[in-house]
Amino acid sequence: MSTIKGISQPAVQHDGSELRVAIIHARWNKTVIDALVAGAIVKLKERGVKENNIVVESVPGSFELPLACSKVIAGAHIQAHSNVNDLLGGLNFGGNSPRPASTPVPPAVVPMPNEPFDAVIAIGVLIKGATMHFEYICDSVSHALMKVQLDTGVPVIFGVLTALTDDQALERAGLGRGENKGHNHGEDWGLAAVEMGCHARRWS
Ligand code: DLZ
Repeated sequence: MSTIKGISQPAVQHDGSELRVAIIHARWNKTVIDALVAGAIVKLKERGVKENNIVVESVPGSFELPLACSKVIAGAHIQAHSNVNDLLGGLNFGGNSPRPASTPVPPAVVPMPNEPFDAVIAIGVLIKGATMHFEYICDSVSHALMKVQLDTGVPVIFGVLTALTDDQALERAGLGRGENKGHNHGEDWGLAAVEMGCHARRWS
């Protein structure tokens, strides 16, 4: 059955070639996280964001995302990170675009230039369990991420899946177990980061 849901394309195609974008992801529910991060990177690159202007950092869980986003926007380094191509090679890519070629080189530590970020993508996968934990984390993380972008003026893309079941999460990363693989929302978040990064440059 068709649906009316979903985002429409902007009137102009935004050019990401001058942008710097950080992806901060949680490590809970790794299979889904990997696909979402890969989807975001593919779309950032498709819109022209240069590899060395994409910084990927991780934190333990979604609850840690707001503070990490805020610190990264302020110029902090979280940890040594990998070259984006090495990272894509190791990721389980569940996207709707073809899987990019991987580079058979061990991850290198790339010095992070201290240039400001034009946008940050916060990626987490929360899956409901037996307790109220899910509700508390979903609520606090979504409010806190909104606060980070309003306080800093740097767009924070809300890449947090709040799924009631494993299947809901898998389908939103293009990894559905049924006939319908779903759609990789990481791709939308990559595009949103470029669009909002371009807007933020004009607004500043
Ligand atoms: C503890 C926890 C639980 C139960 N579930 C998730 C989850 O589904 N997704 C996620 O990203 N993180 C989860 N966490 C970890 C919390 O986000 C956080 O890392 C810990 O409570 C430590 O602050």
